[in-house]
Amino acid sequence: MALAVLAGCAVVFVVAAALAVALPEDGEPEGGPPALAAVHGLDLGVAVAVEPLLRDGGYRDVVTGNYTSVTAENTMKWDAVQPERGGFDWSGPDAVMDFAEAEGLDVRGHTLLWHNQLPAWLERGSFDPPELRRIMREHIGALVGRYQGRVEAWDVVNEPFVDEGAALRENLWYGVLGEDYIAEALWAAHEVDPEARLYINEFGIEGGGAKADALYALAEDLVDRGVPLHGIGFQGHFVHGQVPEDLASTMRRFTDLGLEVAVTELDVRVPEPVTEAELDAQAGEYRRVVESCLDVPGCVGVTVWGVDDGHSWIPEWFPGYTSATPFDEDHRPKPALEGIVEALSRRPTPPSSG
Ligand code: 9MR
Repeated sequence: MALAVLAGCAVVFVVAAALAVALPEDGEPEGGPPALAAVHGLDLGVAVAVEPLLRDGGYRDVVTGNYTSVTAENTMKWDAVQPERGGFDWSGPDAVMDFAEAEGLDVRGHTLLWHNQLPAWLERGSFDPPELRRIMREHIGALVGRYQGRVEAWDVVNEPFVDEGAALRENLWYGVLGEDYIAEALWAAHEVDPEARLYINEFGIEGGGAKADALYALAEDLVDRGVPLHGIGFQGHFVHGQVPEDLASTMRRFTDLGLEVAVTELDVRVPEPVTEAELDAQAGEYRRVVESCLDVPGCVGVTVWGVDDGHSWIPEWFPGYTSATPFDEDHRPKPALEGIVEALSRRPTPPSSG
């Protein structure tokens, strides 16, 4: 009991000390978003691409000045890591890891199993279950093993459900190994890095609905069976004006299972032409997403998908939409960043209520 009280005091002291740094009396935050995120114990991440990370100082400054972790946007995916069977290319993943470690940033690993960005040898090959299982375990073993102890969390299975609806996606893994490919992949990653937090990462679940229900049932089953699933990633690719109100309650369903959750790929795309009023409204949407995470004790972080509007997947994939990230093409902060800062500037929830 006495120890618990002491520990409680220590927590209060640490929080108060951090607050004193981040929230001076005039209420203006100092130290930027990373210091504010630290007050809440929140990870504030961003997806990075290798080329600009290596060559563009302004791009790097946005990352180091505003975020506490990075996710590799593409370079840890199958086609980049194992373009030939058994032939691994570590140049991109190593560059991201080295940068992160040099800058004191955490890393989210993305992603071990997905239906997209597969190398041709895998996508077009034909494998029986034992062989595909061997290939899967080899890849997971190589990637998770290389960075063992250095990656906080892995998106082990990405987008296991169909785009819209409750059915599991009939991807390569499902087609050959059946539904339990998900549990097998989680076990394979866990064996190699028992400390890493292992996630299923999905889109279109943020506002609840049939897909979220199906993911919930899957997660519940995995938890019941003792499969090493630790978290659910809510991707958070939103359209301006359609950010769901019930993000926090959807996340809470999953944390009630004992899982952690994170917003893993946040962006809010705006139809062109973009007005200042829309950017201001978008700031409110970014703010609301970060607040939702802060409202859920098991929500560990928010990652933005793309460093700036010049390095966002949106214009290519959704022609007519743009301006989805908190920085413009010249690395200048937009109102969305202020939205994030405002959300983080509130008092942290006392540990006891968590
Ligand atoms: O942002 C990524 C983009 O550069 C790639 O071209 C695309 C290819 O599928 O993948 C994008 O990232 C995706 C992520 O890995 C999983 N969730 C959806 C993201 C946006 O498509």
